[in-house]
Amino acid sequence: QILVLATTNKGKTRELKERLQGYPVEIKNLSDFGPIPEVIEDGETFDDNAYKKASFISRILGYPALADDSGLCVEALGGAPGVYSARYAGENATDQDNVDKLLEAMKNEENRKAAFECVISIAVPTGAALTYEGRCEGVLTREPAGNNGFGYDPLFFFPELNKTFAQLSMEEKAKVSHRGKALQEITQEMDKILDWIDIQMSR
Ligand code: ITT
Repeated sequence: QILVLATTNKGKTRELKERLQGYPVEIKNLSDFGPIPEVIEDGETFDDNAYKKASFISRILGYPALADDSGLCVEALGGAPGVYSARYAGENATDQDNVDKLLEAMKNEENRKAAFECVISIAVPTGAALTYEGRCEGVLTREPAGNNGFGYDPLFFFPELNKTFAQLSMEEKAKVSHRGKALQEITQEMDKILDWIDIQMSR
């Protein structure tokens, strides 16, 4: 059985691959398939977008696909950047651009509560799908700290470990992160999920 990771984000790919290895399923990247039309991510929720990505890629390629839609929700900004986290500073924004923009937006803000959210959708070509979610609460720092991870990790301070996500190893982050929690559910249910995929793919 093949499972395609429907993401172009390198940081996500590393974290997803690490946790999904060792199961009787062959993990493929989008780059294994040559040019693929871009997925339109115009949903209003992480749920919508995760399903759009997974179902679109699965339908195009004819294999089951797993997509992650995630982002950082900042309380003082009314939940922004949320589903716009990847393009907060513009359509082709780098992680650094987004970090800079968030620091600027939060410059005079005392309430620094933030939460990472992640929805993972596993879809088959018919459009049937399974959904998994994870959430993780933290506090925004006033300057970046740490070199690991990706995206907003250098600004996301996790009080329980007294470090930013960028100061954690990939294993440490996986135990507590939004993505790690969603993946924990997935790995716990992996047998069931692979059976479900088998049944769906033979319809
Ligand atoms: P794909 O859609 O191809 O998967 P993307 O980067 O566009 O890649 P999203 O639309 O889900 O994915 O945006 C997620 C953004 O949220 C991501 O670019 C980061 O800026 C941020 N983000 C998500 N998870 C994160 C994490 O674990 N650590 C830091 N930032 C994260």
